[in-house]
Amino acid sequence: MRLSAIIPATVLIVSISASAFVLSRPVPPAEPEPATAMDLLRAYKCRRAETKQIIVRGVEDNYSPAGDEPNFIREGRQSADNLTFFAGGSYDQIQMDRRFTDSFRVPADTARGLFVIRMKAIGNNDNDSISIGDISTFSDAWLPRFGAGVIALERASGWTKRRDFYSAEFAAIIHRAAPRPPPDGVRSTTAGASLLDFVRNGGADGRIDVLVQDDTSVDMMGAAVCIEPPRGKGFSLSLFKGVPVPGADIVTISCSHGGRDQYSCDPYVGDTSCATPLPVACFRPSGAPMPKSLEQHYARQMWSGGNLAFTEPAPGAQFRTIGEVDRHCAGRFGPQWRAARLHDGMSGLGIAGFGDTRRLSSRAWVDIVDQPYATCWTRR
Ligand SMILES: [Ca+2]
Ligand SMILES: [Ca+2]
Ligand SMILES: [Ca+2]
Ligand SMILES: [Ca+2]
Repeated sequence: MRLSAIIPATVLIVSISASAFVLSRPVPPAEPEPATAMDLLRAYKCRRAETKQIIVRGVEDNYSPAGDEPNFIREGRQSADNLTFFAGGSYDQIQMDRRFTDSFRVPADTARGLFVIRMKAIGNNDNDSISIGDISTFSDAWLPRFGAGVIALERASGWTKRRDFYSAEFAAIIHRAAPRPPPDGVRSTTAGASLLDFVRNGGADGRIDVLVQDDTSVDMMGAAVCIEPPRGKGFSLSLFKGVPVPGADIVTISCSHGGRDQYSCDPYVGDTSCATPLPVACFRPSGAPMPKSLEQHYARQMWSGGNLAFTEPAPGAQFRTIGEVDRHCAGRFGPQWRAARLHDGMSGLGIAGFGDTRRLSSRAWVDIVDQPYATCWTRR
């Protein structure tokens, strides 16, 4: 009995999610465990609006002496001391007492990233260390960078070890609180910042430096990064122009049913320049049941159970945070009001609520919760 009652509801959900776009994601199947560091980089997921980039230094060839895998000492590191200190420390080298170093470029508009390095002991590497960040000089511990013992890395917060490759999110690779030497002795201002902060602040000449010393061989290293899309557009919906009209006291704003003169919305990167003045769609939730007039109507999928109202036109760029938009609505219509969110409607196709269609003669700004690039404002 119970099963037969569940099935129709399931079918309904499936039929809705198959229509147009839907932002809630189904549970993905379990990912196979990555067999290589490259698998790990390839499997790293970015948001739909982001551009994924894989950066690889060296070649994942199980430390084979074959092949050419040169390292690189960027211009800002080429002091005589450094060139001596790091001499001979490239990929796949098998001699003791060598200091591996290399650098790689990462765009400053990186939203997130995964670092991976594959390395193994050549001799006793109990006292070996890894540093990631600005290694313009090794002696200055004040520079913004992460540091850890190689054998302790697998237990370090945020790090994962599989076989001989180690990985961590940029945001989990945290700079140490290095004190500046006396007489001032103050702690580094970047202590507690992450590799992600470092990259977004421009890195070291736009690069990340890596050092591993001195009885550890590095097969390869790399990163998968997600790059933010260009900004400057916000999310908006237009008045539903389908026929029949969905009831006299109901207003419906929709993504793709605004009539021939309206473009479709874009819930990933926004659809309308933030400089454009548009009314803000405001919402007052009330949990009202669906009106009879809507039950057989296409717009039933967008029912919100609340009221919709629209402010005077304002450029989306006027609001820095969603809190400002919510206050704008409450200030205009009353304390129970806030910005309307796309998912106030049931399906992510639009929003239908009680209201007056005549109050809206253009598109309206709408908030969207889980898409950071789709709104003119930030979440906080
Ligand atoms: Ca090789
Ligand atoms: Ca040694
Ligand atoms: Ca050593
Ligand atoms: Ca290699």
